[in-house]
Amino acid sequence: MAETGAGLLTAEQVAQFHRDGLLVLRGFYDVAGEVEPIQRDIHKIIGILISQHGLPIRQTPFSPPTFDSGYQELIAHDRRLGGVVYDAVKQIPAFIRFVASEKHDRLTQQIRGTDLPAVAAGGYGIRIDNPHEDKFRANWHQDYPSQFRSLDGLVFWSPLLKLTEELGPLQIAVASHKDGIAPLHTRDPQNAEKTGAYALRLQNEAERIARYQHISPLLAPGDLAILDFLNLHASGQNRGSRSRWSMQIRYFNFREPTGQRIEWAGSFAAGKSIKEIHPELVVD
Ligand SMILES: O=C(O)CCC(=O)C(=O)O
Repeated sequence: MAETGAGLLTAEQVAQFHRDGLLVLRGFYDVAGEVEPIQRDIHKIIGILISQHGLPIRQTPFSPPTFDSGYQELIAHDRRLGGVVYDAVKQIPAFIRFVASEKHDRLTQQIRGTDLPAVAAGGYGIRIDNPHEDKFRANWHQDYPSQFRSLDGLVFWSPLLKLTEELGPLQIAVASHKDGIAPLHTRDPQNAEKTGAYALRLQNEAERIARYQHISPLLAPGDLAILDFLNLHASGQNRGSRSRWSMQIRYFNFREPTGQRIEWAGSFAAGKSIKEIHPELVVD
């Protein structure tokens, strides 16, 4: 009998996850011990760029709710520096420790009944959804085609600031995982500037997503949403005056047969194309 780890979830929570393809856990993480060290280093990285470029931006001293002080002014000066921050922050040691937290191992073990969870390489990062910027918004999608690794992978999604409606919280289609993998287009004709995973578009998107109830939970730091790799979800539209910062961590299951068949290959971030690994999913 495989050892699947002591449970962090109740049997009812596991059943809810399987029913909805989604589970929201409020106050799951230790904010001071796990989240704040990440916010603190983000604040320092923004500070480095402000001084490196000699910018007249006043960054307030660190406090968790305003950890990104100076960021809006920084990208208003030069949007490219936002990309520098985006690439830098996923290399913060406290974030990497958070990614590989034993809590994620145990959640994966319990939800998937596996003794062998795995971290999806290149499948973790910190999103910075800037106000009124659509290029990097995720269209309605399932994570499996843009991540692969295993069919029963999980996304651990947690915000770095308190979400409000105007920040455009993540939109989730409840129980959409039950209808299997959705065929997709690899180009988004309505958003020609989008590339790679951002350009994926579900076949008959409007009809497909209309089948489900949509929710957009207003999560806060310390809260966690766990999503099934087949659950449909999309970025909201940030119409606020501040960026929406959130962490995504993806785990998979070495024991799952489809993952074994594709030799746990990754997708875009691993330099592979959907046509190469799962040509049957592409309807271009
Ligand atoms: O946070 C978002 O806006 C999108 C996140 C997402 O699509 C994902 O975690 O797979």
